[in-house]
Amino acid sequence: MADDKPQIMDPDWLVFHPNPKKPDFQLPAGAVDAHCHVFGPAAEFPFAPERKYTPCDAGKDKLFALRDYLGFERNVIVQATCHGKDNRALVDALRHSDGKARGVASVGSDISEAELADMHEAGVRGVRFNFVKRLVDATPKEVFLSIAEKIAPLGWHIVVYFEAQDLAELEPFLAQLPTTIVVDHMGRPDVTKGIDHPDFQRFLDLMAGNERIWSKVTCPERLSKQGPPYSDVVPYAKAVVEAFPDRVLWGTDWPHPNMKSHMPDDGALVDFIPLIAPTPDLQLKLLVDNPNRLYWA
Ligand code: 0GY
Repeated sequence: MADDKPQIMDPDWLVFHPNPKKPDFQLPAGAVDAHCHVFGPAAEFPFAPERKYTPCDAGKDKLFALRDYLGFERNVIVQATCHGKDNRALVDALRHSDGKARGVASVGSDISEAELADMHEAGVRGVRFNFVKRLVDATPKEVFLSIAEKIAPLGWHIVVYFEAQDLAELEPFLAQLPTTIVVDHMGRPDVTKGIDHPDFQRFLDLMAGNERIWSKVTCPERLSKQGPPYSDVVPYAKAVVEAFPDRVLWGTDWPHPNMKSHMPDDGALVDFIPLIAPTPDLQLKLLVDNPNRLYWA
């Protein structure tokens, strides 16, 4: 498909933090940043024609340097929508990670078994189904279901990204998926409503009713209405961690696509972890045991 848009960063794009603080919170040995992305670099891995945004370059070298600086041992790199179903930047990062990164790809129903095997060998362990309308054109549920059938035999899981108001409509679909399901950013609750609001309770009920559903307790900077230090998000993430300690993941979301209000300091994001996982036991599960079980077992 020919690209009719220049590969030039959107004028209102916010670039990732140039010099994050060293976290005060010391990450446990083996900690995994289980939600981050690579963007390009565009000269080597052009963004997809169907993308909804054109970001800054944020390649694997910068990501791996941040991993080491913050004190993480490993990354889970999630295919960003600006690369569409072209997973070359992701796979290249995985292949250059010395086994320290796993990936979540975006594929179509026409993906072949050979292509899946190749991605598996590189370190891909899941696919992402995106329902956020500002990021992607809608994909029919039958297409997602046929992709799910194809990836299930590999032992992969499915990451789903949706907004809180869409959960009710998606529930029957989620129940049909044959694999472990990981929900991005706690299903994006409206944090002005309170954790007792039926919308957030619906999300907790979903997890309570289906042991295959995991949640990333990520993106306080995206969910917060107050801004740093994101205190308004703490009760939500803490509730999920404490209710489902064996089914939660944490990640930076570097390089933070589509942030409009501000760019978070990645070191300060790490300092958010002990607020939502207050004990060493919860921290170990969130940062080490759970991601290693899902991605490196
Ligand atoms: C995130 C969130 C966003 C973007 C993407 O793939 C993406 O483009 O995931 C967003 O804009 O909410 O998880 O990084």
